[in-house]
Amino acid sequence: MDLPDPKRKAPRARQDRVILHFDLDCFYAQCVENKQPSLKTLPLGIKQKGIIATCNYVARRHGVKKLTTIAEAKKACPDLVIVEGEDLSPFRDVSKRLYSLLRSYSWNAKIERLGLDEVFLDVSDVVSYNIELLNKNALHQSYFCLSPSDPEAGFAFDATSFAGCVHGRDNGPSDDSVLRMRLLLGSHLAQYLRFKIEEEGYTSSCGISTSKLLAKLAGDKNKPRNQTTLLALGQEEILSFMDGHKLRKVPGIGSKITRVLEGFVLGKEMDLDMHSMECFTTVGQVRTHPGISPPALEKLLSGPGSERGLGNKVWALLHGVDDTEVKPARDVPTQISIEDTYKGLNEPQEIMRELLTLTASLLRRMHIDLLEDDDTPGDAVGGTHSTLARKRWLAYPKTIRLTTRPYTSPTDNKPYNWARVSRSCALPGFVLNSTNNPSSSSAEQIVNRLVTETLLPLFHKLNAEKQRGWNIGLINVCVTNMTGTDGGVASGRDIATMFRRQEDILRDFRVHNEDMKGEHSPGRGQDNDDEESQDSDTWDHHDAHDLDEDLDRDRCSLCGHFIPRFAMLAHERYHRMDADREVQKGWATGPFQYR
Ligand code: DCP
Ligand code: MG
Ligand code: MG
Repeated sequence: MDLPDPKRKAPRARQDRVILHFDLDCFYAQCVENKQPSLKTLPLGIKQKGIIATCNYVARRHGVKKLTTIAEAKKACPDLVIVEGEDLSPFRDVSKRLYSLLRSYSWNAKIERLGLDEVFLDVSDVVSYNIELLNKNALHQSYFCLSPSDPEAGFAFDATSFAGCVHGRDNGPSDDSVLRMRLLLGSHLAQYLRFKIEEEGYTSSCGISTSKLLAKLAGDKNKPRNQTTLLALGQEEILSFMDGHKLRKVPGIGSKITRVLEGFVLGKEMDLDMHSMECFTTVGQVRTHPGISPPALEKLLSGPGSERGLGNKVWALLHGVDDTEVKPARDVPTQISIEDTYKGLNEPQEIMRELLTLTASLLRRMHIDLLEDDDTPGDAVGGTHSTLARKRWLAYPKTIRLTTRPYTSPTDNKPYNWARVSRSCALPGFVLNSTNNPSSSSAEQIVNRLVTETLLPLFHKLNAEKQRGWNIGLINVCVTNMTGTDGGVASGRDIATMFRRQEDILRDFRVHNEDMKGEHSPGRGQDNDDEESQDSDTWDHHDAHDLDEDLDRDRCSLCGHFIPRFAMLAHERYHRMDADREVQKGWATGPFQYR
């Protein structure tokens, strides 16, 4: 008899949490439909950068798929109504509103956004509280309490059955396991919250489970306008749930890991550069393969500069184990940046036009994310303030940064997505002098001034060696270095609130690298901020940010950063360049600094 291989010991998932994962249905399409309700019954596609970023479910019934070309979509459905979705601002506004709604129901503030239309909510505490309130003799007449301080805030529900769909076998009320009851309460809370989102005009899907990984996968089972509780009470059930999934579907397992593991399991060479969701192998095929173990995975997936512990991480994911926490919400993003990609801008007026557009969006975002209603009585203190608008800045960005990237590589003239260069300087005070509506004429003046006095000079410094023919493939304008206002103290506002806010502001002072976002997706790259890009490296299976992004890198002997091997020559050239130029270091992975 074969002895079990100790290296292949299965990790165990923690089951002490209840986590909800919300994903809005055909998000951009719903945003457009809510503005033009007559579109609701028609097949609708939202176009970005020449492709269908998403489409409504009427269109999906006609065979239209997300992220396909216009031609393919029109072929499947000639009557498809196509609406331009290039401007992300309306989607962002809705996203923020719905996030705030969900946040208002969180007790522990563990709420995390993923992209624009997904939210994780750790509701373990709310569920534990409500378990205590249950009357075992009258479960069908239960009451779900939504606030520990207000017993009347809540809703009636039937605790003898789950709300929505269940994936897995339910033995009914005769099963008195605590985990079943916790998940059941989670399902009723999820349904209540989905109805709240519907009151705002948006349908969503939700997954209910014990980790972010399992909740996200479960939520995908019954879409649209539905929810799924993963009833996997034992380890075996979790494994059988995971085993059926295509490898590439697992958040955190990106295209490169998929190709490597697929190649290993199928015993054939795979094209490692192929970036697609296509996948032939299931989790089960890999997990049960006798040659797969944490050390074997570590070896298979290793390369110069690859993440240590990747083998264990992937081994855990294959077993449905994900202990990562839902990150606590932040009041203020650490930076706000807006960017767009182009097919080579060369003319000064094109640059000017794009800088004006991006800066206007940036100012709008700053107003949405950084201004709050000022309820301070009397004269405003501690910060720029318009008494008419009664708004105050939650935080001041101290720095503005401009980043550009050429459209094509100087060596082989092909489009590429690295070698960003940046320059930053102090954000001029006049930007924060007005809290007027960002579409007002004074805001337009601010945008004009910021572009002509600050951004254009930065642009010319960045692209100093060329007078024209800049071949610009990307422009990113970003405000960062957030600092708290002192208004709280001076006006005698709640000091605890102020300290909490300062802590939030200072908590994560990393400058994130937003590189490589959106190259494979029409929307994501256009406009980033920290709030949304926090964990996309592990979680967003649409984007290039996967665990395996770190493969195939060498450490640069000059700056110590890990650089993709193919880019090393060019990177070394950058070190030899004009000392005055700010070269983005470590642009492939973690935080980077500027000279
Ligand atoms: N999006 C994008 N580019 C991508 C992926 C998504 O622009 N590569 C945008 C369009 C979507 C939104 O993000 O409306 C949310 O992405 P989802 O994958 O959740 O897609 P939908 O919400 O549109 O559809 P579903 O009902 O399948 O969730
Ligand atoms: Mg969605
Ligand atoms: Mg989504």
